[in-house]
Amino acid sequence: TQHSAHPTSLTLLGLGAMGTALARTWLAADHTLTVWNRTPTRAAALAAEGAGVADSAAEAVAANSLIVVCLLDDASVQEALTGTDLTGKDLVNLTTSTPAQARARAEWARERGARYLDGGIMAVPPMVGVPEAGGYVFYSGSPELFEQHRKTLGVPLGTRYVGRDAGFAALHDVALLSAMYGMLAGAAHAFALIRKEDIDPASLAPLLAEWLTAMAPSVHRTADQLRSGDYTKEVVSTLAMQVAGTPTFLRTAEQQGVSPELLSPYFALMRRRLADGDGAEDLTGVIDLLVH
Ligand code: FVH
Repeated sequence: TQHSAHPTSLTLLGLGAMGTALARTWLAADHTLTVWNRTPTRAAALAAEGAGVADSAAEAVAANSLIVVCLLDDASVQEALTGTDLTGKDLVNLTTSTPAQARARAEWARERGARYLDGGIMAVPPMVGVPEAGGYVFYSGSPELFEQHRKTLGVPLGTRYVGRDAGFAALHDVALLSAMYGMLAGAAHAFALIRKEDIDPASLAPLLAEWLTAMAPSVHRTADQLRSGDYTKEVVSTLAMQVAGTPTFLRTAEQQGVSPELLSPYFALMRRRLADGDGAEDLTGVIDLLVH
């Protein structure tokens, strides 16, 4: 949930598409905001909207105790923060990172006397400052930092704290986005199947959206099976039945002149699991094949 915050003072490093959107919400909520960007021209519009513009990252960091960073990648965070004094600062890093980079960055910040919170943004810039769009940020790392600045952090987007381990925000971020890519891959295959037919993609789109929405809650059953270790629990469609159906999907793709390369890897895992295990299971056993 998003919070209305008591106006406070903070620094933001990085005025790309996301950083600029974040900055505007803090300014609109009457926060005192100091910004810095490597390419200074990107700060001009925000200066006109009330932001203080620092000449260097060091000057921007010195201006406030709460420092939010939203840069391209972890290497740019390293470059921007080198030479700044982080002693006593609260560093919130919204730059997309791997879990290992986030953990290393947390340790790096601790060695420099700063508290650290990592963030994984589950939103695109137009969703920032629009609560009804449902965007939020996963946070992990210092719980004290999170609690202290929760309202300020909740101004641009909702907040979800997922644990002390600084890598957990990035892990949740990547997990959700990975699932999204799987879904988009499935949708790409579906559109490819109808591509050469007299079927309007615009008529397939709502059907796809409706079907994927109806299927999505099955992740709760998967979680329940993983927790219990019983992959036959509350099975709706067995692995054996689904493997038996895969030739239909592959033959249809072939007949439609569509490459099976997006579907085949998943089907191969389903067949391997069936060969190793119990046909009465759900598809959950595939997860164990993926984990080394
Ligand atoms: N935009 C999006 O849709 C996604 C949504 C989900 C979260 N991501 C992540 O947010 C981070 C920032 O993304 P962005 O959209 O703001 O990215 P850009 O518009 O490309 O701006 C990049 C900023 O990073 C600065 N920068 C790049 N390299 C350096 C460097 N070596 N030293 C200092 N700053 C650097 C760049 O500065 P400049 O090019 O203007 O000088 C921009 O301020 C990102 O992690 C996404 O994965 C966004």
